[in-house]
Amino acid sequence: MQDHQSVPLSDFIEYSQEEMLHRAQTFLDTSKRRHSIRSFSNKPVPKEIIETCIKAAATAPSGANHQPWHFVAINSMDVKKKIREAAEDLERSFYQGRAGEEWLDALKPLGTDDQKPYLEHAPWLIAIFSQKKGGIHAEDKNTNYYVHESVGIATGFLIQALHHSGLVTLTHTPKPMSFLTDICGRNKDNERPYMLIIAGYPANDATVPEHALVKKDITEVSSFL
Ligand code: IYR
Repeated sequence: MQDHQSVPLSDFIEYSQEEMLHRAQTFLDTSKRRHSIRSFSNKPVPKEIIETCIKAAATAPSGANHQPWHFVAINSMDVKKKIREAAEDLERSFYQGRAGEEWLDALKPLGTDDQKPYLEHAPWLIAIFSQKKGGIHAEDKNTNYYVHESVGIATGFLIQALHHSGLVTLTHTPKPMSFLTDICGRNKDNERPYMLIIAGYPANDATVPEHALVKKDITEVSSFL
């Protein structure tokens, strides 16, 4: 290994195999209770919870540890309204044909349409941006590596952190998402909007599409050699 500075791994916890299996099973059970929700209550969620979940997301591994992400957490009614208006405008043309027949057919079992009231009702929207350039220090302007992969992993961490905290989420990708750059006041040259996460409590009458409960069998999604 090349010469580099390091510290001993001091926070690894070794569990018995029995305890490991129990922990893996508990995590699976918890993960199975995560659902994408499209009907949110307007019950407030303290900023500290969202900030702590973002801190968890920001522990994700990334190319050369450059952490090529920025999370904009939006609670302002004003900003949420702007995002809803812009997203609904785009979704209208998407659902009126821009998506194409095959895509619209694929979405039918989810019951989605161009109405996105949750963009205003939910207490928090988290706009995630990926950064082409950066580095381990915020002011660095070096090349970032595996940006898409890195931000995808961080987004997964964020979704799990929010779920683990007791909130529900929706991953939302209005197409194109460039309107988020202006609304969130982010740097156009270096950043691209990656995804919008809606987070909050579910509405009392929230539902889960049956289609979303169909999960592929372990033998389909994995092979052991
Ligand atoms: N962005 C649209 C359409 C949409 C696309 C996919 I792929 C989904 O899994 C769900 C929705 C919308 O939010 O309605």
